[in-house]
Amino acid sequence: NLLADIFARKRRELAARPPQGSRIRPPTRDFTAALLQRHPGRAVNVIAEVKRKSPSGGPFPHQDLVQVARGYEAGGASAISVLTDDVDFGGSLADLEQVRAAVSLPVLRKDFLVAPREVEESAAIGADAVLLIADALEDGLMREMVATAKACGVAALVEAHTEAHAERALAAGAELVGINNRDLATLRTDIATALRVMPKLRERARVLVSESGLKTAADFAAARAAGADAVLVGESLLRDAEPGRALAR
Ligand code: IGP
Repeated sequence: NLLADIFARKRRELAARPPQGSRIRPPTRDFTAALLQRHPGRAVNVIAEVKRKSPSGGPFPHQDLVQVARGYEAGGASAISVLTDDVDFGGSLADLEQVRAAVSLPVLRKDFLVAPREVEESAAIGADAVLLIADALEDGLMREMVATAKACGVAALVEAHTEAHAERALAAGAELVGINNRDLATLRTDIATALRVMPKLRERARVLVSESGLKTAADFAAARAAGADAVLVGESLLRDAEPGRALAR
């Protein structure tokens, strides 16, 4: 009985496989589509960020990240960014899981990932997207991590602070490119950085994001005019008594 034989073999194979429990994950929410969807009446899509503290901004008044993330969703965010770094941002993987469970938006894992296996782990705990930092990743490794993200079904937002690093990100296969207005080496922020670099990438990147230091409606509109599909905003929202409301304004 061929069918019975096949099933018997499949059961033996399954029993011999290491437990896959940690790999079970919720279906991925489409981060890319969320950033490309246009909302009439909104200047530009917002990836709204939750973090308890930051090296440049100190501790923020809101420490309940789940509550802030719910406010962001109600306020019209397109996606949520969760800092999972502990030392500098006071975050954890548990924060990402809790935030994702509390909202229906796609969730970006914001951290300093150094190996493809961390991309796999991010996917396994439910991240819909991961941030990769081109300035800190050598070409071959960046390419591998971008490919791993694709294989895992998560989006890779590859950020760069300079045009040269953004070119490296594209060459490594990145489709979503973020321009970080903040130089992570010095923490100096100049929102003109993305305005200058994005137009040079617009034809070749599927999604462009202006990251860091954006505060006003005028900042958002200028990012859009320079080609941004989305802006990544944390601090200016987190300083408000009601971050979700600040987003809706
Ligand atoms: C958000 P801001 O200035 O609005 O809080 O910035 C986000 O862009 C910033 O947190 C960020 C970041 C990073 C943090 C961008 N790239 C890489 C840590 C690591």
